[in-house]
Amino acid sequence: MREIIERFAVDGRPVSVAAVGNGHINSTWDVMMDTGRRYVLQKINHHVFRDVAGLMKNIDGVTRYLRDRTKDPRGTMNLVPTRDGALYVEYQGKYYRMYDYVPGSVCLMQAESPEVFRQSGVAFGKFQNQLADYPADTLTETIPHFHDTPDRYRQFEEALRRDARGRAEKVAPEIAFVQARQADMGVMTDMLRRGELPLRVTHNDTKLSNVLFDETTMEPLCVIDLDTIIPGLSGNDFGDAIRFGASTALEDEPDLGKVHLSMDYFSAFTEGFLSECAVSLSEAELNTLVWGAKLMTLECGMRFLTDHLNGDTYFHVEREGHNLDRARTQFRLVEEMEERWDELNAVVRDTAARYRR
Ligand code: GN1
Ligand code: MG
Repeated sequence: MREIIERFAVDGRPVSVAAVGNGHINSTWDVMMDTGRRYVLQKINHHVFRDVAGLMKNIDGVTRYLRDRTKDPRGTMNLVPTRDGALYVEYQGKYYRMYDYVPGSVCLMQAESPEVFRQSGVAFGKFQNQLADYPADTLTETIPHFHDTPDRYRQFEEALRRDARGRAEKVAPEIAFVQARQADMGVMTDMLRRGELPLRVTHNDTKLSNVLFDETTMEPLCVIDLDTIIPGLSGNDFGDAIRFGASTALEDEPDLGKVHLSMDYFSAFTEGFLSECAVSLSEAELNTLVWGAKLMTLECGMRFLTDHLNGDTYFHVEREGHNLDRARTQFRLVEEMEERWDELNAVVRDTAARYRR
């Protein structure tokens, strides 16, 4: 690791390296230096991100752009270049990047109160506004068809046909759950195709754990995980945040009795997000926020189930059936969203109305 670290333009020599983070794709380490400086080292999963150069160019462009638009030194991530000025290190066929550690920050897996979750809504709403004029044509599509839900469905059906590990038989109810919703998959992508929804520069992975908070004030500092900043739908950014943060349990909670959609958390996030961007969203976008929540949750559950069927080749897993547990929590949330559909839409409508007067 020392060799990799010292290829970057770091200040000092490393004294400790500790694995951190809860990402399902990349690996992350907290690196302490003898000078007191601290860095975040990441190994990029190049099976998922096949164009590492394009990915890093996106992140470099976006972080520089945000740096010019925020006064707070902790307001965006900063890449540490290599000693020869490159954006990443290639070492024994693996790819690494380095960020400055954001001092005094914490990453949350669950919000301890609706207020904290509301604040994450402010952070993602602001983030979307800050990138509103970012030159979208300079972005590499790091994962093609990333939130193309019908395409995700196609991949699910393919995994089911292959049934590589013979697991399909044991997950018949989950398979049926997805198949029963095939007609829903294309709601947002069809609207996009018909020109009813605008493409924006979006984050596409807006889980709560992708916001850093100040460890004492619990105010949001910056948005992290810039791997999937590509043109997308604002409803998906809203929706993915709800999927993760408005649940009463963790994404991989095995006890489904604990998994519910919290109306308080839903309302709090809606409040925070719309306080920042109600005025910039179109009427059609506002009308699809709840669809975004349902489809991001359904899509994510379907992706976990697909990976379970494929034998856990995409998401990191720590136990047998981990992806299946994750899929089940998502489907439980989808069910509750369907049950509370009108109520959820009323919250969005009323909140938006307050900010659009
Ligand atoms: C993955 O790697 P991570 O934890 O940031 C995934 C997201 C999923 C998320 C579910 C590139 O994100 O799309 O929503 O897991 N990222 C990729 O927690 O597939
Ligand atoms: Mg991510």
